Order: sequence, then C-alpha cells, then structure tokens
Amino acid sequence: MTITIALSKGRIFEETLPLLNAAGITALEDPESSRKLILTTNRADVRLIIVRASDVPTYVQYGAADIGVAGKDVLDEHGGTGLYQPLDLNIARCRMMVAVRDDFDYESAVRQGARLRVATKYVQTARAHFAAKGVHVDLIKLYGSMELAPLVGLSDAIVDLVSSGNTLKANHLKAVEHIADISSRLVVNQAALKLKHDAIQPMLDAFALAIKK
Ligand code: PRT
Ligand code: MG
Repeated sequence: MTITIALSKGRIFEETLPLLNAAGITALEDPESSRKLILTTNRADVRLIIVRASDVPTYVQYGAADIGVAGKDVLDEHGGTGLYQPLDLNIARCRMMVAVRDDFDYESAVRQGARLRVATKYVQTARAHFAAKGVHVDLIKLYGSMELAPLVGLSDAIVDLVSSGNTLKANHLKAVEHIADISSRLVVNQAALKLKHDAIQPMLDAFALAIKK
C-alpha cells in the first residue's frame, strides 16, 4: 500500500521537509532541480507528488493523493469538501490583507459607501470579507501579481497575502485591513484515513509532535 503526499514547490516544500524528516520520510530528489513530478523517498511505500499550490486540495479530495499540505488561503477558496484537516502545521505563515495605493483614502471611500473595484486571486475570501462589512465591491479575478492592479487603474484595492510587506512597499501600496492570519494545514483524504489508517496515523502523530509552536 502506497501513501501519496501532495506538495507544492517553493516555500511549502521547503518548510514541510523538516516535518517529513521527523516522520522518518526523506525525499530522494529535489523538485527545484528535478523536472520529475513524482518523487521517491527513503520509504518504498511513500511518494511525493509536486502540484500547483492551489491544486493540492483537489488531488487530495479525489484521493489521487492521500495527504497534502495547503495554505489556509487555498483551502478557504477550495471549500474543503472531502478533506479532513487535522493539523495546523504553522508553516508558510502570512496575512490576508486588503491593500490600496499609498495615496488612496480607503477609510473615506468606505465611509461614503463608494462601490470599490477589488482585484484578487481570492474571490471567495474577498466576497465574504466585504459582504460582512457591508461594503459593495466589484470583484476582478486575477491569477497573480495583484499588486499591479491598483497601479494601472484596474482596481481601487487588492486582496492578497502579505508576509514581509516588501512587495507592497516596493509598489507604493499600503495594507488597510487585516482579513485573516494564514498558515499551511495538513489535509487528508477522508476515505484514505480509514482504509490506510495504520500507515497514515503514525505520520499524523509524528507531524503533530514536530510542529513549531
Ligand atoms: O506560484 P503559484 O501560482 O504556483 O502558486 P502560489 O503563489 O499560491 O504558491 P506559493 O508557493 O507562492 O505559495 C504557497 C503558499 O504559501 C500560499 O498559498 C500561502 O499559504 C503561503 N504564503 C506565505 C505565501 C506568502 N507567504 C507570500 N508572501 N504565498 C504568497 N506570498 C506572496 C504574496 O501573494 C505577495 O505577492 O508574496 C508576496 C508578498 O510577500 P512580501 O514578503 O513581499 O510581503
Ligand atoms: Mg507564488
């Protein structure tokens, strides 16, 4: 019986490696240098698959992967159907924020009840946030580089992730609202958890012990 773990390249892969090591799993290839999408590990019964960050919940939901690691941002957009989310791994931490141009008076636009154009990759999250505030918005779906949108007049505001704040600063933007603290979660296919319980549960226990508080 094989256990398949879905990860994305970059920060999630890097920050998940120590947790895998704690569970006795070592990757035998590096996805940054290898072009392979299925990576072997030191354990014959465990393999890693490399997918886009936003595709991790889909692979796990359909059982193509048994386990995955995905940001709360991605999980909120996906909806989480069919996924068991036992652990906050406390990695790849950042904040979901509303940001605008330095020279845009967001507070008074909101006070005046202006209709705001908001560009984001996180349409569900943004819709829920502004609906709860009673702010009317036109949402514009983007797939990346949201920071550009207010600079060229595509939108008044963006909803995006911020970690150091350097990207906002470099583009003369400012964060005006905090929507949520984000970290990555372990997700497990619910059927796999039952059918492969003897293999999966010890991994979950090892991850839980290795999580940094
Ligand atoms: O790149 P791709 O389109 O394949 O997908 P992705 O961008 O979703 O993947 P990736 O690997 O970049 O991010 C994976 C996960 O890392 C996200 O789903 C988040 O949960 C988490 N994470 C943590 C972040 C950041 N920090 C982060 N800073 N994801 C993205 N960013 C981006 C942000 O969107 C902004 O453009 O970094 C920029 C801001 O960073 P600072 O440091 O300049 O503030
Ligand atoms: Mg990215």
